[in-house]
Amino acid sequence: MSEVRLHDYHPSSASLMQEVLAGLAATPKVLPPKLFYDQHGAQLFERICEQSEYYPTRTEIAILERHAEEIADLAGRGACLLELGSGAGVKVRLLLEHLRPKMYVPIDISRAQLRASADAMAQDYDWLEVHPVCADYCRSLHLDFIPDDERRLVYFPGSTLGNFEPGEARAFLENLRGLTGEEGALLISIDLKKDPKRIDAAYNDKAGVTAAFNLNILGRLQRDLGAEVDPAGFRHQAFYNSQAGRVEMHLVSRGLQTIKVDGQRFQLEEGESIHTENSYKYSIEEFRDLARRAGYRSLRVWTDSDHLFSVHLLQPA
Ligand code: AVJ
Repeated sequence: MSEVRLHDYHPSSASLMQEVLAGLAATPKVLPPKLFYDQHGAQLFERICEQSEYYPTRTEIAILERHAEEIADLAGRGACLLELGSGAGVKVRLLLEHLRPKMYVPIDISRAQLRASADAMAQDYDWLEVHPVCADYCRSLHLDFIPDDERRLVYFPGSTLGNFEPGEARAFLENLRGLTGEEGALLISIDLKKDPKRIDAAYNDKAGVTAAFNLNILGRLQRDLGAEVDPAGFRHQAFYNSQAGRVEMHLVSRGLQTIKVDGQRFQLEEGESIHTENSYKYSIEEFRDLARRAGYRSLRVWTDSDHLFSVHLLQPA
């Protein structure tokens, strides 16, 4: 069997450094969530998905299992399937036999995980052409190996769009129309608004996996950017901000301390936080409206019986 070739556009440590320095210099301090996903962080995220409190993954999987046939009927078979933030590639497997794509293009920033999952995919589906692309999909993507005349179906799983501010989310969706083309479609998963207690629990699992995932961002600063920082000097904080309709994750400083990176020093007061992630939740109507303003029409939405999570099929209008 031929080896799967990885197209590698992983952001350079110089560009990650730029973002880190800008984020720590900002008020309040902030770090971009893409920093979560080094090899260790990607493993931690897989473990988050197994926690009983973290309902999104399990619920999305149940929706896909239940509706895969109908999704394929409406999304169309034989397209080039692109997946943004493919991770371990568990969910897309539920769709492959139904969608029978011409080619599968998983795109992810986590290189080791992408390589492993793309290899496994090529092994398990001998009829499938797999072209993994390691990249930050917020930057422009180099996808010239996809023939221009092939129809494209873009799958954006996991409610990862929720990491964007609503204005950015709209702009990002607008840009994705360049990827789907006029004839293509976008299958996108969005976590729904619900009882805040349920959401809070999902980001504060008892086993402490989400806390470890959040704190790993500091490990990354140490390992990949040579930062001097004491992860034990911070605690994980996550809560649903119902005013803003989002979960916020923070790393809160336990005392006065200094982070040193690239010859620069950033001081934190006791109780001061570094904001590491937003995870916006939408109602079905709110998300449909966002999609409409980004230039799509909604073909269909699937949800679970408890209305925890939604999967939308959109088409450029
Ligand atoms: C991968 C962005 C969808 O926002 O729920 C899980 C990441 N952060 N627990 C989310 C995450 C904390 C996750 N997304």
